[in-house]
Amino acid sequence: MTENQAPEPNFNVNVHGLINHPINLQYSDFIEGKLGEHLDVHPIVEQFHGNGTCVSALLDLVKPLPDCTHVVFHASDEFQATLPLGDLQDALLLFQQEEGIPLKKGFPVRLLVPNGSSECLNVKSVVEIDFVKHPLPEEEATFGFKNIVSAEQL
Ligand SMILES: Nc1nc2c(c(=O)[nH]1)N[C@H]1C(S)=C(S)[C@@H](COP(=O)(O)O)O[C@H]1N2
Ligand SMILES: [Mo]
Repeated sequence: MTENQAPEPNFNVNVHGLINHPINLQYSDFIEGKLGEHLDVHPIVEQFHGNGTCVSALLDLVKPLPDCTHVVFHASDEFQATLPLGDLQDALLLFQQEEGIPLKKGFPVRLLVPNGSSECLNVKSVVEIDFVKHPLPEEEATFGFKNIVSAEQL
């Protein structure tokens, strides 16, 4: 267990926006169960391996405000995905590639959207999660690089 509890340098996911409890998520928050139970993601999304937690547990923790319609997942490379709050019920946050081992690809966490409209929604290296009120409340999930290319070009 001790190796699991070692601090993980540079692990920081800033969760903010239209929520009651903003938080800077650390590796220890995942390890210690603050984000709920750990799931082997492979049986759920077979192209992925490792341990994840349910986004629904994050929602329980931060408590989105009634105004919130969408959640924006920002990656360290300027990639981002915007999903309706209601699309996140089955989504996962992958944080270990195997038991006790943080992600090498996608560090610190990777969003996994089982049965999502696109593979492209599986955002690697999520460093910021922003809860927003979308100008179009019915807008479906979108993704792409900020102001660089449109989603259709990916
Ligand atoms: N941070 C980040 N996440 C990303 C991307 C990206 O460019 N940057 N590309 C997306 C797209 S378009 C696809 S198809 C998948 C590719 O996942 P893979 O690298 O595991 O094959 O990652 C998604 N997540
Ligand atoms: Mo993609």
